[in-house]
This record gives sequence, C-alpha cells and structure tokens, in this order.
Amino acid sequence: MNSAGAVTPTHCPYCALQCGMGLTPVAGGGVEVVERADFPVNRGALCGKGRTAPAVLASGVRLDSPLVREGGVLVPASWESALDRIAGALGGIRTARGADAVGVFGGGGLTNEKAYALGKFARVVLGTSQIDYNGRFCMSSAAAAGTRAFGLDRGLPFPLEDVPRTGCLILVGSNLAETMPPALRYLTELRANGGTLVVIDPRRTRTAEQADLHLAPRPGTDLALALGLLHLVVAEGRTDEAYIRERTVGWAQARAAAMEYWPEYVERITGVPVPRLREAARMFCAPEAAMVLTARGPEQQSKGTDTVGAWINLCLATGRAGRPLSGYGCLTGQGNGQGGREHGQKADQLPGYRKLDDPAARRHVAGVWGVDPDSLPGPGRSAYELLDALGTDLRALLLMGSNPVVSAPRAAHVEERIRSLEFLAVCDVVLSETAALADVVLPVTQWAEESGTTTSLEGRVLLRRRAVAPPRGVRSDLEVLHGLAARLGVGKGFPVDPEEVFEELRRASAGGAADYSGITYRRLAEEGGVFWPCPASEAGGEGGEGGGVPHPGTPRLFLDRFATVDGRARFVAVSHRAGAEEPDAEYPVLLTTGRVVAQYQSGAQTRRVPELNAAAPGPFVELHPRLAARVGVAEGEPVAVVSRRGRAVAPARITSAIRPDTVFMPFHWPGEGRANTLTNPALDPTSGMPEFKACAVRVEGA
Ligand SMILES: Nc1nc2c(c(=O)[nH]1)N[C@H]1C(S)=C(S)[C@@H](COP(=O)(O)OP(=O)(O)OC[C@H]3O[C@@H](n4cnc5c(=O)[nH]c(N)nc54)[C@H](O)[C@@H]3O)O[C@H]1N2
Ligand SMILES: Nc1nc2c(c(=O)[nH]1)N[C@H]1C(S)=C(S)[C@@H](COP(=O)(O)OP(=O)(O)OC[C@H]3O[C@@H](n4cnc5c(=O)[nH]c(N)nc54)[C@H](O)[C@@H]3O)O[C@H]1N2
Ligand code: SF4
Ligand SMILES: [Mo]
Repeated sequence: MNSAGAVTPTHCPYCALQCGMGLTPVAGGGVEVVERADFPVNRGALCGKGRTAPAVLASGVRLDSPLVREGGVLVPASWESALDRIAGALGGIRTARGADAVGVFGGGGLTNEKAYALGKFARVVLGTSQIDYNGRFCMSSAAAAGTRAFGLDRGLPFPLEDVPRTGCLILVGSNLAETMPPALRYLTELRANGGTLVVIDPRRTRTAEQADLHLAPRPGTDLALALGLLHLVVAEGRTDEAYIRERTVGWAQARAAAMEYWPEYVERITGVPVPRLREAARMFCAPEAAMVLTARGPEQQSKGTDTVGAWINLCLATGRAGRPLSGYGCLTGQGNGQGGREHGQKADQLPGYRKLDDPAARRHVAGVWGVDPDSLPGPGRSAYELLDALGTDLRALLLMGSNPVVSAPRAAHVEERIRSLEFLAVCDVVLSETAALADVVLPVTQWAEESGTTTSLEGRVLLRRRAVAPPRGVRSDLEVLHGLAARLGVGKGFPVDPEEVFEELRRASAGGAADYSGITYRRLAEEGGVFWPCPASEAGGEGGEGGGVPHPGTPRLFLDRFATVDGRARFVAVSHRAGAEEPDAEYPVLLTTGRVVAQYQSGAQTRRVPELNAAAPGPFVELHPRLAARVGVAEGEPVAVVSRRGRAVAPARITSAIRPDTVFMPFHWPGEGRANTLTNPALDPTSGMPEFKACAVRVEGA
C-alpha cells in the first residue's frame, strides 16, 4: 500500500481493454483515479466508467456486512455465522442429494486467481460437475470457432497496436466507440495511415460513423454475409492458393459450401445490396494485409460458432491469418473475459485451458491439487442450461461475479428458477438484483482493495494492485472460498493471498495451451504485462532465478504455425441457417440488444454512479421513424415490445440509424424495461451461446 500522495499503477475494474490507470489516496479515505500514460493500450485515456469507478467503493453504495435471510428479509450477520450457514446448506444438500445438486456460477470479471480458486473449489471441495459462468453469454462462440480453426483460442492473436498498420479492417458487430472508447483511436489511426474500415452492424452506430463502408444486415444474417463475401473473393480470383496449400486443410469443402451463396441470394437474406457486398470484398482484398474482428453482434446468435467460422474461412482463403498485420480476432468483453475462460470455471475445463475430459489434463491438474484424478467430476452444463435447471435437480447455488436476473436470456424464467432454489449464496460488492434474492449475501472487496491478475482482450496478463484498505466487515472472494473450504473439511489448498494462488495457477497451467508458468507477480510489476503463452524456462521458475533466460511471452501467435497437431488451420464447411425465431405475422419485427457507453452490463455497479446515471438514466427502445409511425408512437413516449417470453416497456428513441425492420434495446436495467424479459434462450449447439442478438417481437403503444 502507498503512503499519502503516491500513485498505485493498476487497471480498470470494468471491460477487457483493461485500461491502465493510477489510484491516489484522497484525504478522508478512498482513492481517486489519475491518468497513467505508460500503459500502451490506452495511453492514459479512460472512459467515464473507468474514471468514476471509485464511486462504487463508497459506503452506502457498496455492501459492508454479510446479510442472512431471517423471516423472509435480509438482515446483517457476522461473517462466522454467514459462512457457517452457507457451508451447512451446501454440505447438507450435497449429503442428501449428491454433489451435483450443488451448483456454482462464476464471472468473467473475476481475477485469474478467483476464477482458478472457484473452479478448484467446485471440483475439489464440492465435488460437483455443475459449474459454469457468464462468459458463456459473452465470447463463447468465438472461442469455440477459434479453437476449431486454429487449435487455440486467444481473443486477439496480436496486440491492438497492429490494427492501425493493417490495410483493411472489417469490424463485425462491434460498437467499439461505446464499448471500448479509448480503442477508437486505433480505428482513427488506421484510416489516417491510409487503411480502410468496414463496419457491419444493423445500426449506424458511433463506430459505424467512422467507417469507409457501413453494411447494415438484418440481425442474425452475418453467416450468409460472410459466405457471400467468400463467394465473391473466389469468383474474382482473389484467393491465396499457395497459402491455402501450405497452411490450411479443408478448403475444397468450405469453398463448395460458399459457392452456393450468390450475391443476389445473399442480398435477399441480409438486405445488403449487391454493389455494397462487392465493395466490401474489394476493400478487403486490395491491400497486402487485412483483419477481421468480431464482437457480440455476430457471436451472440444460435449459430454464432459457425458465423465466426465463416469469417475465419474468409481470412484463411485470402491468406490473412498467422501473417504479420493480418488475422482474425475476437474483441473479448469483460475485464478478465480472456483469463476467466482459461483457468477452470467453465463447465468443461481445467486450468491452463485444458479439457476436463482429457485424461492427461486430469492427471496433471489432480497432481497439482493433490487429489486422485478419478475424484474429479466430468463436464457439466452450460450457463443457461444450468440456470434453467435451478430448483429441479440443482437445489443450491453459490454465485460469484454475475447478476443473471438482469443479464440472462429469458430473464423472468431465470428469476423464477432462482427463486425456486432451496438455497442461494451470492458474493458481490453491491446488493445486485440477484443478490437481493439470496439466502446469504457476502460483501467482497473490490479491485482497488485487493491484488490480482487479469488477462486483457489482447492476451496480455496484467497485475492489478491493492491501493487502499477495504472497509472492516468486507472480505475477499479468496477469503470466502478459504473459509467455506475449511468448513467443508478441506483445510489446505485455498490460500487467501492472491500471489500464492497465482503461484499454484502457474504450475497448474504449465504445459497447457494457456501456459502462465513463466509469469510472476514480480515480472508483471516490472514489465507492465506479459502475453501468454509464457512457459517457464527449462530450469524451472520464471527463468531469471532458475538460471535460464525468461521466456519473453508471445504477443503474436500463429506466425510460423497454427496450434493444431499438424500446424495447419482448419477450414470448416458452414452454411447459413435461419435464426431460431424468424419474424411472422404475430411477431413481425426483430429485436436486437446491446450496450450504451455509460452503463456496464447488468448495471449493478454503474447504476450506482450518479454521473453515469445522468448520462444514461434508463432503458429505451430504438426504432426507425417508419416503424414508429406505423405503431403510432412519438419520441420519448412509452412503447411496448412483446415477444413469446414476455413484455417490456421503455421510452421510444426514434432514429433513422436503425433498420426499419429492427428495434434495439440496451440490457442494463431491471424492471419493466428489462430487455432480457424478451430474449430467446435458443442455444448455439457448439458453444452454448444464447441468441441475444435476434428474436421476433411485436411493437405497440404502451
Ligand atoms: N459501455 C459498456 N462497455 C462495455 C460493456 C458494457 O456493458 N457497457 N460490456 C463489455 C462486455 S462484457 C462486452 S462482451 C463488450 C461488448 O461489446 P460490443 O460487442 O461492441 O457490444 P454490443 O452493444 O453488445 O454489440 C455490438 C453491436 O452489435 C450490433 N448487432 C446487433 N445484432 C447484430 C447482428 O446480428 N449482426 C451484427 N453484425 N451486429 C449486430 C449492435 O447493434 C451493436 O452496435 O463490451 C464491453 N464493454
Ligand atoms: N440482452 C442481452 N443480454 C446480455 C448481453 C447482451 O448483449 N444482450 N451480453 C451478455 C454478456 S456479453 C455478458 S458478459 C453478461 C454480463 O452480465 P453479468 O454476468 O450480469 O455481469 P455484470 O453485470 O458485470 O455482473 C457482475 C456482478 O458481479 C459483481 N462483481 C464485480 N466484481 C466482482 C468481484 O470481484 N467479485 C464478486 N464476487 N462480484 C463482483 C458486480 O457487482 C455484479 O453484480 O451479460 C450478457 N447478457
Ligand atoms: S474502456 Fe473499459 S477498461 Fe477502459 S476505462 Fe472504459 S471500462 Fe475501463
Ligand atoms: Mo461480455
């Protein structure tokens, strides 16, 4: 910790850009955010959320005592009694109904140490297979497609600093200008350097306004769009045959599948005019190097994995992957969205991005944990399936780092499932809508009050440092797991010091795809960040003290070979399919959902910050003037959006920046304007991703 006036260098608590920031103590307690120009990704720039993050540290806003439900209401309790109650309930239900009656739900905002400890807690202490996390709702489709094609999923296989130096960037369903504002500079610099920007979004967003070319497809049709571009690339002879021969397999089948997507056919599916398709294909092929980056637009679909696969096919066919300044990448979303998917809180996974059903992986990790490999449970359910099972065979849930009452698809149903649980325990920093339903709520420390590592969307492992002491009455998530493990009979293996957990994570990840074994807190502090994979030197240790030369980390992947057995990337033959719910006479409009700049996710944190609420006070329904006229609604008037799952009401925001056949709602608010009351939990068969980005609705006056 710092003496008064000193600046603690750290990173933002919110999104995956993990902007560098400094924290200084202020008189009377607390901290304030100062710019920190030395971190290259944001060079001091922060969005409003990052700047105001200390507001959530204030007492009155955050929780400062455990709460337990007595006679139907949550009342303050001691830590000992709260932990006893959780351990008693989880242990009791496990004894009565078996380990799989107890579930665990984590979050991509948790540090690597927390995500690791939570996964270990589920498998070793509870012995349950029933663990998953909110990252399933985030980048799971891109992760599945990346693994399928490249043998490895790291969101960006290159640093963001490469973006301005490529020749053309196709940005698919990312509203970077609102979701990662400091990264907008990479797009401005790209264009200043003579590169071109194509943005694909059903809305003309602030990001799309930066583009040389904006394509506005119907929501849920990106797969056809990508196939159409691949068709044009083939038809115009722009494929890279030598690259295809040397670095890929499966082209013949993928090519044959794409050849069915004639431009006119693609126009009919997507609504994007043929000349615009041609322009996009030419822009992409003209320069030496080009990139495709996707975000939640094309990914949060019941065909998200195949959709991303189709964009990867386009990159492979043109020789734009695993080459300098070229490639496919996914813009991961949450603060630790990348690390959170690597260290074992996912249903099918062990630390180091290992597979839970791989015998060698089980042996290695069980060895580090000091348990019998056969004692580790198998893979469990994906996030929505897990939430949907609450109150049936799953009787109790421990939740850390998510607010599904607001953020899960078909949220009214999920809320009802949560209410039907025998027992719910929630660890949070605030009384979120989900925490308010719990039997026990534990108040935990926040980013400025604890140390830990995150892995940014670039795959850069970063150290967040403690800058201020937490209030009395608050404990860290690691202390919670330590206390529960001890009460459930596991007295060792759950240290409360984050660095100690990281040391174990290093060993558990060694030899895995996401190998952190060469990374230490000391290196992170000195170097400001290290890209994985970063194996330990042969002498062991990070290198330095073990004798060998430390591994420098891996900013750029795949330049020599892909991470597949034979080193070649895999084309996957994919075809377009309709959304799980297409518009019909009763529900003639498509609803898509997403974000606004001033609120974060379920809003649990940012809705408690006055400055952010002033900028984005509540939900709205964005619709085209033609649709507004048909419905008979004027700007600012309440409008009802009705789907097969329910009805939501919010003020109309009328703009010609959206397609007339589509309405948009941000999902940051609970209550009558909750967008997720409407959304469809149709899941991608490979990734388990729900269809947040397209469902059929009816729009009417409220
Ligand atoms: N302000 C703010 N920033 C955030 C977050 C936040 O909640 N608030 N969350 C963080 C997290 S976890 C994430 S995952 C990222 C998400 O970052 P983004 O992916 O940029 O965010 P979204 O707004 O969900 O979706 C992006 C765009 O997809 C478009 N879209 C909708 N349907 C379709 C479609 O069918 N096809 C295409 N091509 N586009 C479509 C929407 O119109 C929207 O403009 O943001 C991170 N940053
Ligand atoms: N309709 C629609 N729904 C969506 C999306 C969409 O685009 N459209 N996007 C989806 C996406 S991409 C995502 S990532 C999810 C996110 O949605 P959620 O999973 O609900 O994410 P958050 O709102 O960030 O919730 C995090 C919770 O954990 C708490 N918290 C923060 N840090 C910590 C910590 O260190 N420890 C503990 N114990 N708690 C902490 C916060 O206060 C908050 O209550 O929403 C998904 N839902
Ligand atoms: S862009 Fe993301 S990481 Fe940067 S300040 Fe804003 S929320 Fe924080
Ligand atoms: Mo996300």
